[in-house]
Amino acid sequence: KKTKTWFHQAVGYQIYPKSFFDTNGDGLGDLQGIIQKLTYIKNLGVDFLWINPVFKSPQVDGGYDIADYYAIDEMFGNMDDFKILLKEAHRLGLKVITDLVVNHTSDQHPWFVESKKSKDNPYRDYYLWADATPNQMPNDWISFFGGSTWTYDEQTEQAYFHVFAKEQPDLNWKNPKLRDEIYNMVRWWLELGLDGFRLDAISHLQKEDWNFKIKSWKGNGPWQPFMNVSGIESYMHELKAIFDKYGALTVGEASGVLSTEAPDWTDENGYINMIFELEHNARDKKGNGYVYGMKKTLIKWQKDMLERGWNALYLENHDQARLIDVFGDGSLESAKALAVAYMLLRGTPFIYQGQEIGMHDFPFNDVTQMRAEELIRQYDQLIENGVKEELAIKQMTHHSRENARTPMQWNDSPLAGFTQGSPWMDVNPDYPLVNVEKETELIELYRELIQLRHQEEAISEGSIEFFFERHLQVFAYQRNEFIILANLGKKKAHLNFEKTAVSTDNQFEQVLGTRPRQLRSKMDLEPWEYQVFKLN
Ligand code: TEU
Ligand code: CA
Repeated sequence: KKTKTWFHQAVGYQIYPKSFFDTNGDGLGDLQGIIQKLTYIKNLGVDFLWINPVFKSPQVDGGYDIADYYAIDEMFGNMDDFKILLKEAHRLGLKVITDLVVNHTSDQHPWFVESKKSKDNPYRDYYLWADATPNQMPNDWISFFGGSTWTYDEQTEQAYFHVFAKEQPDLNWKNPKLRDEIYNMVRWWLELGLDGFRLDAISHLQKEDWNFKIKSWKGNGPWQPFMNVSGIESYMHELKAIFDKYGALTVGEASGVLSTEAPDWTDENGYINMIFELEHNARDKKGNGYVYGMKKTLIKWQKDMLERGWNALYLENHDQARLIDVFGDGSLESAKALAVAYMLLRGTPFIYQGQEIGMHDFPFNDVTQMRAEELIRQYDQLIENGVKEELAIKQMTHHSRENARTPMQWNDSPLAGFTQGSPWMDVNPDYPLVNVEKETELIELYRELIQLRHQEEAISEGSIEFFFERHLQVFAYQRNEFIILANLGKKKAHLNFEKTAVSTDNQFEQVLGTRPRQLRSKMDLEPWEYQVFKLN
């Protein structure tokens, strides 16, 4: 039975395929590797997989630079492998979504190769070109990866536009022919049996006019000309019509869509099922620490999405450092408390590969260990500017997205059982202790949290209210008959429920917790203690 809102009960597992499991010894994870680990994933209890891009790509940006939307990159296998993966996953009752990367393509995509040839090439308008000189770009906008959003092309004496790397030219969504090509491709994958998409960088499809003046260079200011710009609505409506027809599961990565706008994007009439906010990753500027900034942002999104709309919940993904080191203190206890804190919020939680075993940031100390092109480029820039190597490495890797991309740690055999060959990226040296076979405690906790969502309507559909909102480290909330408490810090916390609506005289029973407890009007939480209570 499949209701329209089945995903309210669901949990997703995100796979970064290059680092998941290698079956042919080339040091790169592959589709066969995912197939072989499907029962592991199924046993976690999750409902669907989100697989990062496996399409043909020169891999300038981890596969987010696609050269052929209809082909699997050789490094991962081939289309038959993909079909087997779909079939096997479906047999186990797991749905599969992949990234839909349609803000840009690779510069190796045949459309761009054509587009570059001449101003009157039929594909010219598939991309965004404007008059420029080598020293004068059409405007002063800057890209997410640093530098101008424009790259000059000598042959046609124009520049093309890109919000990410110069190898990722942005598509021209104003062109109906381009849109048709994209829509055909979307249909093709859904016809194949894919269950839906994570819509990459979807809020950037529409751009302001080139003469738009950037008002602030702080925060999100520089991105205003291409963040959720009006005009995007009609593209989203067209996409939605296709998604609806196939009942596709859709998750938008839509930075710049505000929490107050997100309900319109994700309610029953919205374009997509749910949205990833990116704000909680921006560090709290008042110096109250990562945890407080994260907590504040999540609470805001929870409140603004309470009446309408749906959140996609996550603390880790392939673009973020590991939660155990960013929000936690490196201890398993901290990873557990963080898991409880976010997994029971209102929304669909995602678990990123390795998160369930408490994988850590990597101790980078040499530039040869780095892989992310945009970071290596910034590193080179730092060195050129005279920054010392050690400092430059630290600046580029500390809590950077590189940390999420080291190989999955399966067991304590050499190279963590990830590969028989030489891994494309170093395995974290802590693998003898941190691996799937050893870290059963955290895995078990995730299983229990997933089960709670599956079994308890209060968790999947219930309302949410927060306690102690200003507390710097206690994340506490009520989901109907459930009360969830998590102390996200190293200090003991004193809670006083007397001024809240919770009557602790009622009989609450403990559902989960770091130690046996009862809910009391005044109670202490030990460092990283969590408790889940249910009204009897
Ligand atoms: O990330 C995109 C992304 O993070 C931006 O859309 C975001 O708006 C910006 O960084 C502001 O904070 C996705 C993928 O997750 C990432 O891995 C890719 O590198 C990127 O798109 C380009 O495709
Ligand atoms: Ca391989």
